[in-house]
Amino acid sequence: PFLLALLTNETFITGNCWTTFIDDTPSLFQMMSSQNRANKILGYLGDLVVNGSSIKGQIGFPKLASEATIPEIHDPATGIAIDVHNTPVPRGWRQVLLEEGPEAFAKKVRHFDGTLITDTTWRDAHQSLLATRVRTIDLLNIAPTTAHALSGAFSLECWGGATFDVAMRFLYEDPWVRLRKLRAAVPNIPFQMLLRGANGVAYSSLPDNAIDHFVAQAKENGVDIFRVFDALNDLDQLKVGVDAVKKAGGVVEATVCYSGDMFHKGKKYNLEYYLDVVDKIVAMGTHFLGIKDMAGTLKPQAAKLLVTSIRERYPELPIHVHTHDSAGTGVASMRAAAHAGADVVDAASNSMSGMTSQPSISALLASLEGDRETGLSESKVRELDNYWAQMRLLYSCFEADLKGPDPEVYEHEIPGGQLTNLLFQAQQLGLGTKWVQTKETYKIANKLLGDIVKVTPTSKVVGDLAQFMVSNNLSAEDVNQLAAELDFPDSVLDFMEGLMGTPYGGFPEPLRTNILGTKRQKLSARPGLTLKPVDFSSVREELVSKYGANKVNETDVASYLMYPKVFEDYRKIVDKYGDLSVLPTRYFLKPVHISEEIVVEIEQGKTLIIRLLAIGEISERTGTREVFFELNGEMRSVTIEDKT
Ligand code: 3PY
Ligand code: ZN
Repeated sequence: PFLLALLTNETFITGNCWTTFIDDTPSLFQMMSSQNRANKILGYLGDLVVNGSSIKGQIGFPKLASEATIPEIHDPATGIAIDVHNTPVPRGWRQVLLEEGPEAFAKKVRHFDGTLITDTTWRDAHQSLLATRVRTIDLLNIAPTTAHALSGAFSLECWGGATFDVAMRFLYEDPWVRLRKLRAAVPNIPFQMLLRGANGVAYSSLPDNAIDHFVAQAKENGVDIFRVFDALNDLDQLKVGVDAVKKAGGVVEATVCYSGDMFHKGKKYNLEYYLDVVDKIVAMGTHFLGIKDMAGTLKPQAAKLLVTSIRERYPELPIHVHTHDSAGTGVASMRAAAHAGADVVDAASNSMSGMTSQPSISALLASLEGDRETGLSESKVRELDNYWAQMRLLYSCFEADLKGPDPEVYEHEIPGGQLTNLLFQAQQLGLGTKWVQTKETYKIANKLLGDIVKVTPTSKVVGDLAQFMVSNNLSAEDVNQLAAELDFPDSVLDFMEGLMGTPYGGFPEPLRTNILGTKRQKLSARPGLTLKPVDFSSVREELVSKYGANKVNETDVASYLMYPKVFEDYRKIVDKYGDLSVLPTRYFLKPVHISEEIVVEIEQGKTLIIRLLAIGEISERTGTREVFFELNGEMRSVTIEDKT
């Protein structure tokens, strides 16, 4: 149709006005662009049909056989269903923030008579259970319902952490587009992100001005509250993130990472240690104090003692506690924290909760019922979860298949998401016994490194060292003795160099000196003091020369600075397949079968109806196959390289 329209267009035929042709005939070029987009999507579908799924970490196909349905939610008082698309969203805490600013917002939360809830389903829950693979389309489909169902929530944790990297690397999506679309759909609940201090959302430090730029973009595109942590509780590193949020005008939640069970005899990270870190965080200035229990080792009694002690010291400081349910004590610990004076605690939608994820939101509401107001409706929360029950089936191919709590977490201290990841890897190797060995070696690796706080990126250092020891059959003595000769993983070298900051109590010596040898320097101050600041105009120029001026915006610059190679690879995929975020997840993960009809809305009002007709024979000469589709009633074919 495009060619026909072009060849019959009078201006085109007469050859007049070439310079204004695009402007004068926009519909023609829109037609070309949507045909182009359609062809690219057929290329992806064709590739899946010929070569199978290409999504890393995927095992099998979604268990959900049909389209997910959006559950109805009802007004608990009247029992009447809420038309979420045509009913104005209720006022939420975001309105308080927008109208009164971060200080007044923090004060109001502190003086709320009860305990508020952060729902982590859109970030940490799927990062911890489903390898961070939940796609924008599935978040967006439930966003209008969520804005109604969770309108009283303190926040939705929906961005940052691993979601940034995984969106581009494995889902071929722009994380910034996710943020903008979700923001437009949820105007009433504050959005919260996880920022790894001076590491941004990457695995080691960036220049300070790159962090400032990233945070400013995040704020501008929809993040309200920034949970900022440093993986070593290195306050200089933490301050880089905190200062960036202050400059951007965001809500600061400076966070202390809780490492291991503080009741363990002789534990390096004890109450005194935490109170000292909290004092320094308060001196730094923050709207909220975050307590981040990334491995789920905060037992109820520890939560009570820690929160009570902080509350006694700082009666006006709003406290927000995060946990993982790895040991099975999540609900009890959050209840204990709430009773000890925490203002906000984290939970996840029931079907996305438990084990390495956050505790179940309904279990938490039930356990607080009658004595702590949460501002949430128990029935709406339950109704909303009907969606997530389906999502758990849709993303079943990324399940690590954990079967129950892991009480050993108090010993190995592996953070939630990493625990799932390591289990998944051990299972893929098909060695049940390897799992026990991995956990054992993780403990040994942590000791070798000096018992460090373990959360991204330092948890990766410990995990990489453990895997290196297992695969090379090395004991702790071997590592100590052979350190100068061994070829350690990059993350271990980065850590030892000081690119992730400085651990409490210093680096392990002489291991550090031996590992670094002459390969790397030893930083004695935070990396940002020596990293060369980013020259933004030259980065912009570089990107514009690669992709063209109309295909580079400020958030692309931020993505590129955070993950240069991942961004470039992502752009190559977009160039080849177009915007795949519009493809429903079933078709993104699973090859369509002959005569199956699928519907893809590439933009509002533009729908593709696609049917797979046939797959051609392989060409001996080119190693390719023709794949035939019907696209909106017309036959199309795409040529696909057969890599099988
Ligand atoms: C992350 O940094 O991605 C985390 O979830 C840390 O807990
Ligand atoms: Zn977490």
